[in-house]
Amino acid sequence: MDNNFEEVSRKILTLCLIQKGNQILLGMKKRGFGEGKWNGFGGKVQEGETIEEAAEREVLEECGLKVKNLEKFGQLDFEFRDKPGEILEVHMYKSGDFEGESKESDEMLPQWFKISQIPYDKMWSDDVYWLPLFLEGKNFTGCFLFDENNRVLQHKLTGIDMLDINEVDLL
Ligand code: 6OG
Repeated sequence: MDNNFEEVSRKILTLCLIQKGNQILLGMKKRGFGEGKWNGFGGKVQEGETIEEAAEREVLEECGLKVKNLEKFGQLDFEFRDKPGEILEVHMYKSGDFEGESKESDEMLPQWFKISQIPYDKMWSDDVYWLPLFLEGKNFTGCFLFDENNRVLQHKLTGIDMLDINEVDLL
């Protein structure tokens, strides 16, 4: 029997932004999804770990910093027009509390950027929409639809209260 329900699959991912004064740490992705773009650090949540544990592990693996006291500030769904129903659910954390020096890994080349010199033209095309909100200290949820050239076709962003950020349900 036909029905109108589309199959949706969700991959749960993390993205962590590390700040120190008026600087932000970004990594140049050296391989795989997003290669050649500056981004925060993160990746897929593995079985048996919480989303926050995954966020801490990914930062350590990708740039060698041990982050503490992560704070969630956003959650975004990303979907590509040529892959309908495959949603990347990205949980976004920030931290200004870390140990160690950032160092290059197989996946990422980290670099500190002044807030005024964030390389938006070499980042995912959604970042220019939400990163300024993050820099203003806002929390948000939203979704982005991309075309085949990774350009934003449609998006929705909603600011939310700090208290609601751990209760986000975009389904
Ligand atoms: P791996 O596949 O390397 O994790 N990510 C995105 N980040 C931004 N800013 N925009 C997007 O728009 C993104 N899609 C995925 C989540 C991929 C990493 O890239 C982030 C993860 O931190 C489409 O394991």
